[in-house]
Amino acid sequence: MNFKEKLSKIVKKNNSLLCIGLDTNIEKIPKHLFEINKTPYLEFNKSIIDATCSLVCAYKLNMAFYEVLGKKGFEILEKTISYIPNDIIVILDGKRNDIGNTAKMYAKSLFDVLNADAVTVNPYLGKDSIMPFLEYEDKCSFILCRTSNPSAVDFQNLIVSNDPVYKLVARKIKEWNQFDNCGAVVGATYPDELKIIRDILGEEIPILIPGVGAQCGDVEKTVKYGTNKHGEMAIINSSRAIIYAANDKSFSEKAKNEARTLRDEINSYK
Ligand code: OMP
Repeated sequence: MNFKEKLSKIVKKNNSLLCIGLDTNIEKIPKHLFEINKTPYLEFNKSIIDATCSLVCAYKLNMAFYEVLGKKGFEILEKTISYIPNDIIVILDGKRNDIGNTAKMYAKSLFDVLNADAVTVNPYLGKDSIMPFLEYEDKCSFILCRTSNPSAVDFQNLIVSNDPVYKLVARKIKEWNQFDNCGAVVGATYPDELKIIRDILGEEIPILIPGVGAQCGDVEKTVKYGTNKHGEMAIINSSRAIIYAANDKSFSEKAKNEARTLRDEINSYK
């Protein structure tokens, strides 16, 4: 089964476009978990997954939160990935890229060694740096198009050949989509740009949309502008607002409530 088939199946099964970001941070993990284990990241991730796996289409693991732990972090990353139920999409978010020869190693490590269904990649180096990822035809590479942060404008909104750079990137994503395995990353904090990018990409290219929740992106506009005409092809990520909904013993229950509320809100705008 390829990425888009897997996505479509889980979106229907869980009636959800919600992706939870497992951006697990030692400073925010509930203190009581440290009574059992000095590094309770895996226990934390497992509790969040157990509580929310019927409410999501995907989990996104941002590599930074695991790399910072050194070799223990790699082990936690691997064990978390294997704990995620097989029918749920795993996105590894490292925003990787480099010259082709090196990009090939990034692609191999994320797709073959860590078994990701999808990754985030940076388009700055151009097509030959993206191709090693796209050679994994059954996977999906989400290419940064218009990011959610305030300084995204520094480069992404510069006008080149009469258009902002993010529009040129969106057109390139469409052009590079020859194996039907490209996606775009667009922040929920910029709904006007999201609408323009969806129009350029058409109906079939999935958009990973972080920025609702802690970054205050507008959920209604995210759904209206980010999905296709069938209310699909958008994966809407929230990390901190869900996984740190509480920091006491009720943390997984509260995370579940937040996830359900956001999933239902998303569905109400479809
Ligand atoms: P919260 O702000 O806690 O919901 O986390 C957002 C997650 O999405 C983090 O892992 C970010 O690194 C990631 N992200 C953005 O916030 N903005 C972007 O434009 C792109 C990403 C991403 O590629 O996932």
